Amino acid sequence: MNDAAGRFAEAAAAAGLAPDVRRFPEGTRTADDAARAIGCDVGQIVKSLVFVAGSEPVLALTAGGNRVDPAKLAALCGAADPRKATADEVRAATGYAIGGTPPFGHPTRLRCFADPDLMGFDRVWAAAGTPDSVFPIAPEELARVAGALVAPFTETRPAG
Ligand code: 5CA
Repeated sequence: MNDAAGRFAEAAAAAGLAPDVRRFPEGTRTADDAARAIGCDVGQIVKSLVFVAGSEPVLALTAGGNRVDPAKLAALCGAADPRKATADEVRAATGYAIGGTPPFGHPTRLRCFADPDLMGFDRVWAAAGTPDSVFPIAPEELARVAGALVAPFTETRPAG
């Protein structure tokens, strides 16, 4: 199999996982779409966001309701002014299209950071290679398999 779903399944198996991939015909392209389809908190959705830091693509596994603060990501990466990757850059770096980009299983290992807000859940849901599929995973397992450093890089909401 060489379609995106098959490639993800193979990558997950190679990582020692047997993910319970769920398909939702109504689509899971965005975190809100995925949370609605699954019936979970949007904070349980893993956004696998590619940023370009210097010339290096890095992966920011971001909880559904959160936004990346580029200055914080810059400090973690040690590179100035990371910016969101274009659709073409996402595909080149991960092998998958935006909306289906999984958090691991890319052709080359990307430096990866995980949002601490994901870690409070028993399980979180991430894209499984396509914009209509997701799989559940314990956040600690996600961080381990993705090789992610768990460290804060999102905007903090104003108090009150
Ligand atoms: N399947 C869902 C939930 S698992 C998903 O993949 N969500 S996501 O957040 O990881 O992917 C969608 C993200 O891609 C959006 O949050 C947005 O940051 C980014 N995006 C969407 N369109 C573009 C675009 N044209 N260029 C760059 N980034 C984009």
